[in-house]
Amino acid sequence: MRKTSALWALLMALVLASAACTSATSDGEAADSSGTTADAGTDDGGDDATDDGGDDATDDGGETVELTQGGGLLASVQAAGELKCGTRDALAGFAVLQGDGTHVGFDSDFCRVIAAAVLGDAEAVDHVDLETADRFTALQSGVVDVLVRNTTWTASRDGSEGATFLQTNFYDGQGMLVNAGSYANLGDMDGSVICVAAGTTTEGNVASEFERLGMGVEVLSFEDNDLIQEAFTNDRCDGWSADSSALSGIRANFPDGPDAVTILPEVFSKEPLGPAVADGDTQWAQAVEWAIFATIQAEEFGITQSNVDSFLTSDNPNIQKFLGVEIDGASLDPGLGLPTDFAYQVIKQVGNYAEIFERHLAPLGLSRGVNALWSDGGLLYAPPYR
Ligand SMILES: N[C@@H](CCC(=O)N[C@@H](CS)C(=O)NCC(=O)O)C(=O)O
Repeated sequence: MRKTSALWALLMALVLASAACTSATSDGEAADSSGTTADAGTDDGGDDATDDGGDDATDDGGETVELTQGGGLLASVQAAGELKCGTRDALAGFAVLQGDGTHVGFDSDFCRVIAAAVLGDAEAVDHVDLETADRFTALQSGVVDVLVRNTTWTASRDGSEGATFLQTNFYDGQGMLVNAGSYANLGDMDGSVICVAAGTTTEGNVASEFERLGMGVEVLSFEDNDLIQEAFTNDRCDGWSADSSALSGIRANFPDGPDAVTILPEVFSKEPLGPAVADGDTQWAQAVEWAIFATIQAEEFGITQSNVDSFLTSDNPNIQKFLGVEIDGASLDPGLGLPTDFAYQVIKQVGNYAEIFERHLAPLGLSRGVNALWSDGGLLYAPPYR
């Protein structure tokens, strides 16, 4: 009798799970039809009830329940034909709006990388200018599909800002910019005034670093870099603290010339910068992440914007799979919901990681350092595309 009711409960669970699955699929119809469904147990999507029901039913009953992997954003972006990419308009090296309306920089190019992968068109991007403090609200509310804006991955942001951080594309650390000749080290700055951008990891890091050093400083927070620049120029700040990469851009464009200021030698935090998406849509997160991986993998294979076409006839099966070349009449489709030639489009239209770095960050005097490939002793490593 007990066994019968257990079986009955299991049957009901299966029915409920497939009903929940149907409704999850209905708002992701395009995702379904593009074959991006997964067996129960692989779903991490936004619908917890669906997820749990599917898992249990499969584990206990050995049945397969079809579930979509996502919240439908991949299909929505593809239907819209445009990626809303949260970025900045005035951050040297990373994202700068030019007079002719184009966006130039490392972050701007990674917006293009995602658009090339998902839409096959690197220029199908709405570069949405976001103030530092508005980044996560914009992501949560759907104002942007993805955030590519010198944003640091931290536990609190992962846990409490509704954001899912993906592959870091620039490993940074916090630094301090001062007037040339004023200070030689952080240790000299006891009692000084440090200016930072509000709503950043920078603010908290300054406080904890000087506490660690047993020194007292006053921290002044400003809404954006223009306001900090003004305060710094008016001698309201002894130091300007930010991500080291941002400081290199600020120094390169300093109104009195780069030699007017110095970046102190200490790097006093870890700032892994990378794209983030809103929580609850695994399929979208994976699509964005594999777009980033493509730039890293291309560099590892030695595939560049100018030579990518010559690799289409490569007899290396790993390269054939990566570029979506047909093998025995079919290209590899791992089920990410991306076109099979997405990596080709990324490389052809935007370039590999090294090319993007050289284009935007090398001119600021930044070297690859930890942002080199793992095979060159750095941290950049893409999982195998197979
Ligand atoms: N990586 C840090 C800092 C990011 C950040 O927003 N930095 C400021 C200061 S460099 C910025 O981008 N400002 C751009 C602007 O004000 O135009 C974070 O995620 O909190």
